[in-house]
Amino acid sequence: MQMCFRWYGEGNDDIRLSDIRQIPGVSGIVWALHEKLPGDVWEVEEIARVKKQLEPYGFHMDVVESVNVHDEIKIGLPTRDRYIDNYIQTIRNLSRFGVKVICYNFMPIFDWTRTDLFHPVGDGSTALYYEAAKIHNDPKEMAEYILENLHGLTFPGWEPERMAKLDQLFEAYRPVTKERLWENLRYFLERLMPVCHECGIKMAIHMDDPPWDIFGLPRLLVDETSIGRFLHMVDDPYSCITLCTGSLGANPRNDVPAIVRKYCDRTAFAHIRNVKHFPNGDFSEASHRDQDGDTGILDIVKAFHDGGFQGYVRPDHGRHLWNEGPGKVRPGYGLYDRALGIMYLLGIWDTLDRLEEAK
Ligand code: CS2
Ligand code: MN
Repeated sequence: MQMCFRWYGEGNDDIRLSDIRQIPGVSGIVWALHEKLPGDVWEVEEIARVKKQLEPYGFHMDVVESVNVHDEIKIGLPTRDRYIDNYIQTIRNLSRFGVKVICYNFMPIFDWTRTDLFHPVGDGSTALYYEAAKIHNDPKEMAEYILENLHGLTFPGWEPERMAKLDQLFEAYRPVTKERLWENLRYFLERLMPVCHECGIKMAIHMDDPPWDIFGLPRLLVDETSIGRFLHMVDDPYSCITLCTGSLGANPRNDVPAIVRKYCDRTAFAHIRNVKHFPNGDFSEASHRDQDGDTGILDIVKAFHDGGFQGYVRPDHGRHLWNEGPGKVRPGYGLYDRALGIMYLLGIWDTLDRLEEAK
């Protein structure tokens, strides 16, 4: 496994590359051109700028998260091909810099969804929180709340330009049933696969977060069966998954370690984090430590280790610790808890390595 850290780019992230350099075991930066809107081509000069920023620290840029997919592709409009052509051009441009994996998602309208971005965990820290009862209400209220709490920071999937048109977006997605969404995903991937082979780039779809339909919008990658359907639908080694343990783990019925064992081979990228469930359907993000949540972090890391996982991994979200309050941190993406998470994950991994050597 190759440990990475997500970074939002110069001028867009308070965390500096020199800070990340001090976390043991991190070899690469998970990056993106965050100023780009879904559907834009990522130009060579723009990618070259990021490469130049990473180089002095010795970080690789193998993993991009995310090249976001334009709504017209997800909706399946006749105009989608022009955006798919742009996506293909972006893949070609990224391949010139040795990029190996593109993480993306196919969630309609919203990316990850939470109702409270700074929920007290009980020890003085705060974390992202999902209150099930709030999700039946107005999606606009939720979108406004999230945008307000980002304090002007960009967040993929929460582009203010898109959020300003929520009514139109909901209207446009109205005919998109779950089956049509599957079909649109297949169409998109089948057009991409030849280019991915040529460029040596794997497309790695992120799980839907949370893993169930919200606000009447269908969500596809939610459990073992749907991941199986996805991998079978375009059965190509370049169509892979980003196995996000926290997204899947939000549903207590998902046995995440079993899912890892089953699909380790087609996992190009792993997001590892922990979630704590409440009996009323709410969930809170938790520290990476196994017993702080219900996701089964120890079993998950063991499952990757047993599977000989050589892909990329990152600690996904963390809690906000010490001085990382509202306005001072990008929600979920503080420095400290993600760094602690890395040390926990590497601690498990190194121990498993040692035990294996001793066998
Ligand atoms: C990420 C996702 O912050 C997060 O929850 O894991 O937003 C992820 O980057 C996208 O869904 C991938 O396209
Ligand atoms: Mn994730």
